[in-house]
Amino acid sequence: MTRAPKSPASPEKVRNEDIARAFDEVAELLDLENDNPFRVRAYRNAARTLRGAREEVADMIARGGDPDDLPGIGKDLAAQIGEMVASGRLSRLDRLRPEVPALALELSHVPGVGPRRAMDLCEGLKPRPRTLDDVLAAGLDGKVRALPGFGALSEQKLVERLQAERRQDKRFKRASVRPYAEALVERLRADPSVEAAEVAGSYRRGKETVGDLDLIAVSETPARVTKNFVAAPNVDHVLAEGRTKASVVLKSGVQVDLRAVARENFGAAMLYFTGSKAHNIALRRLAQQRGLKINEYGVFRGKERLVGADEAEIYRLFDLAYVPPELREDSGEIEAAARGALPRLVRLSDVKGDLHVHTNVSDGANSLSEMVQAARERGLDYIAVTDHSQSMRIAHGLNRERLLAQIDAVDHFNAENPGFKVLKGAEVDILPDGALDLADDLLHRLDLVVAAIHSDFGLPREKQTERILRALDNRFVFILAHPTGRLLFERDAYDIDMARVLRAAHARGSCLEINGQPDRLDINDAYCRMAKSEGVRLSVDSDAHGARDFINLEYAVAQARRGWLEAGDIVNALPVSELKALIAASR
Ligand code: DGT
Ligand code: CA
Ligand code: CA
Repeated sequence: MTRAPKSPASPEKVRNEDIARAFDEVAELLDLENDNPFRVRAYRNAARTLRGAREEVADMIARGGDPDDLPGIGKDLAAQIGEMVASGRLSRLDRLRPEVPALALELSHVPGVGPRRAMDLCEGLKPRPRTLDDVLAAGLDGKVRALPGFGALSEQKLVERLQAERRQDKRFKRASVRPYAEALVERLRADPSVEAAEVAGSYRRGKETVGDLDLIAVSETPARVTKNFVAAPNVDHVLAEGRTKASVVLKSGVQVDLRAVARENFGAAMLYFTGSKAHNIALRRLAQQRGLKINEYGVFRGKERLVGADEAEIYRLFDLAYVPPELREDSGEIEAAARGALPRLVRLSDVKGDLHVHTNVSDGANSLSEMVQAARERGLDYIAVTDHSQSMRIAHGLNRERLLAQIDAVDHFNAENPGFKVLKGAEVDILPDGALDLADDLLHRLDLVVAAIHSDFGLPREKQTERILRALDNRFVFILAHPTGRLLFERDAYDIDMARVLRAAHARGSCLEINGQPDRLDINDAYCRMAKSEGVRLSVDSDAHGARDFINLEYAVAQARRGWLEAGDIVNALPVSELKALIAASR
């Protein structure tokens, strides 16, 4: 198996992510056109395969390989991949775009709208809407409820959603800006006049989404650095370019701000531009109490700079322990740092296993042995295979017979592969009434049961909560996966009484998951803190659907850190023997 390249690919190369995005857009447009659902899925699956592929297809093609060899990619899609790698364009997409109103695509991204309703709104409203604001105006006028399939209630919901959309500035998922952050830092570091380059801002704080990227570079010749920066190949346009700072917008639409600073100001600049703003304001208050001034150049008494080169030094000056970036939200971290009571945050290296992993037996892209190899390369000691259960037809979920076969296959695999442990698991669907999708005698045979909701997201709070409580009542359920079901920018969390769920989980010795899929990141940081205070442990999981998805563990750990969690709060920081004992005790 070839390994993914160590360094991020150069930004001008067409990446798997770019192709995956183009395919996703084709799928969306076809969906809006009410095209054959199998074709739509073929594009979506190809996008997923590309994201899970262990090699950049551009590299694969360069060494004479054929994308046709990737699972689920036939001749036609392989040719389209070839076209994108060669030209950066996809003619299929270029042809489709003019056929579907841009507004329909935009509308279909509004939570709760979807492709059918998006088209109905575009084609049904008179006069024909051109912008989201036109649709909002029609909704406020009561014109939407008259459309077939809509009513007063769905009109009101639409209006609320569109208003929320208007308020929300454009933000990006952490995972989607990561390649740009890494490539730009790499580019800065490659300049011999740059001594150091780092990402600051919300990205460094590990936030789920970022508004823009903030970079800091240390150099004695800042003008040269900013000039080199604005000339990066993936820059679409330059917003501002000065001697020590520059702002650009990348082709992907992501804004990046750069500051070039002198070495003696590096720590102060990192501190200031990491933020958060609320944390900075709290620090400024501390400075003022001591008759000092803090800014992005250092901490000053009058004109004298006391510290500035090193972040930790600045915290020390204020008699604070070093505050990890993920905690810098002015939500108690300054007080805890003053008392020496900051948590020792969990690190990625503390995580010994992954308890939520799919294989190609359900909807994953890779086989069990490929997933294990990828997990080993990441330094894990164990994983649980948790393929979907039968009611998830779309994900090729397992019925009794197929699960029994997988159980045998895992036993066999473990016998052949000492030194790594695969736990027999399943991601069992929680049915609308809270019953589980697999019978107890089957669950009993598994090492680990992960339960999750994949349907009926809109149940009223009481019903949804009871549904989960009933699932937790099953003694075999050890982990509640993606407990709130939210999808960033797409679907709100379902309405549940989290305090009740946590109390029930605590009473039954079960855990909640921090799902690291970039669009889930579920549960959020606030719920992590709440879980900890209720004595509930968490599992940080990748929910990998392909060998490359173990990177999701990094996102899950970032979320755990933002939730003040320590290794002791995380069940999969335990060695597998202790984990198994914990599971046994909960049954
Ligand atoms: P974002 O980009 O919306 O995801 O969030 P941030 O936190 O990256 O915010 P950004 O890019 O506007 O600014 C980067 C950091 O600069 C921010 O975290 C704190 C600092 N900063 C920006 N504006 C102010 C301000 O008005 N006052 C203070 N004290 N700090 C600021
Ligand atoms: Ca930012
Ligand atoms: Ca910024």
